[in-house]
Amino acid sequence: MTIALIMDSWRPESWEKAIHAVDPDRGVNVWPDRMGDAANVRYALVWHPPHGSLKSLPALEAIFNLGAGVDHLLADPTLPDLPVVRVVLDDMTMRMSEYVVWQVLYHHRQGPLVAANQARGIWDPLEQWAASVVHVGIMGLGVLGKDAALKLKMLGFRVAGWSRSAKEIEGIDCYAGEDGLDEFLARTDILVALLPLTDETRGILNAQLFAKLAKDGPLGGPVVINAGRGGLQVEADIIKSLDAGDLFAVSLDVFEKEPLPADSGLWHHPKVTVTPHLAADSDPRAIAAYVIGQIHRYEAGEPLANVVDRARGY
Ligand code: NDP
Ligand code: OXD
Repeated sequence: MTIALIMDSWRPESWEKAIHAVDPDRGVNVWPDRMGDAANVRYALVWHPPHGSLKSLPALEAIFNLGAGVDHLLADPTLPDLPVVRVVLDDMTMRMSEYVVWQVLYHHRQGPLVAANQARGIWDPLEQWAASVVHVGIMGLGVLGKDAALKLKMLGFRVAGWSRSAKEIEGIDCYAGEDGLDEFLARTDILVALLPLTDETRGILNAQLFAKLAKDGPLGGPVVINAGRGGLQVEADIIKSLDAGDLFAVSLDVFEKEPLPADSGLWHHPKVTVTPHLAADSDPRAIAAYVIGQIHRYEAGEPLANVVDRARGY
C-alpha cells in the first residue's frame, strides 16, 4: 500500500530515506514529479501540502501530518473527510521544552542586557533574582505545554497554565477558558504561547492581552515567548506594546508570514529575539518511525492514534 509524500518547502529525499529505513518494501510516491499511479496511494505523509493536492488521491485512507500543528492542512477547503493524524513524539516534546527553557532562562538571567553590555565592554553584574520570584504562564497545556510547564517548575519558577478545558497538574496552577484568562494573565511575568492556531486563538496575542500581564514582576515588564504559530500574534501590536513599555521583551519562533519578510520591524528591534521556526525541529527518522509504526498497526486492524478533532481545529 503506497505512500505519497507531499511537502512544500521541505526536501523529500531525507524523508524517503527515513521511510525506507523502517519499511524497505513500501512504495513511496513523491509530489509533484514522482506521483505514479494515484489509485495506489493509501496514505499521504504531508507538510503544508498545496491546497487541493489531497483531493486527487481516490484510494486515500489516512493523512499523516509530519508536524504537530495542523492549521495549514485544515485550512484546505478540499481536504478529504479522512482521519488526520498529527505528530506526538517524545523527540519533539523534548526539543520544544529545551526551546522554552532556553528562552525563559535567557530573559530571566537578562541575556539581552548582558550581551549588549559585553558588546560595549561594560562590566555590570546587574541585579539577579531567584526563579522562585518569577511567574511563568503557559498558554496551551497540551502535549508540549504540559511538559514545558513541568520542566520550568523543576527549575524553581512559579508556573501556571491556561487551556480550553479544566486541568489538574501537580505543582502547576491551572486556569481554563475565557473565565480564567484574566486572572492567569494578571499573575504572569513571562508568557509562553504553545497554542494551536484555530479560529478561536487567531490574533490572541494582541495589545489588549499584553496590557493585562503583570507589571510588578522583577524583569522590568512582561516578556512574551511565542513558539505556537505566527497567526496567534498581531505583530504590529507587539512592536507598539514594546515601544510603549507594555511589553519588556519578546522571543518569537513563529511569524504571521514565514520566512519573516526582510522589511519586518521585528528583525532589528532591540527588544525582539527572532528564531526561524526551529523550536521543535525534529529528526525525520524519528517522525518516519512513528508514522510507519502507526501504519503497520492500522494495517493490522488497530485504531490510529493522535487523530485530530477536525471540528475543534487541533
Ligand atoms: P495539543 O493539541 O496537545 O495542545 C493544545 C493545547 O492548547 C491544549 O491544552 C488545548 O486545551 C489548548 N487550547 C486550544 N485551543 C484553546 C483555546 N481556544 N483556549 C485555551 N486553550 C486552548 O498541541 P501540542 O501541545 O502538541 O502543540 C501545540 C502547538 O504547538 C501546535 O498546534 C503547533 O502549532 C505548535 N508547534 C510549534 C512548533 C515549533 O517548532 N515552533 C513545533 C511543534 C508544535 P485543551 O487541553 O483543553 O484541549
Ligand atoms: C509543528 C511545527 O507543528 O514544526 O510540528 O511547527
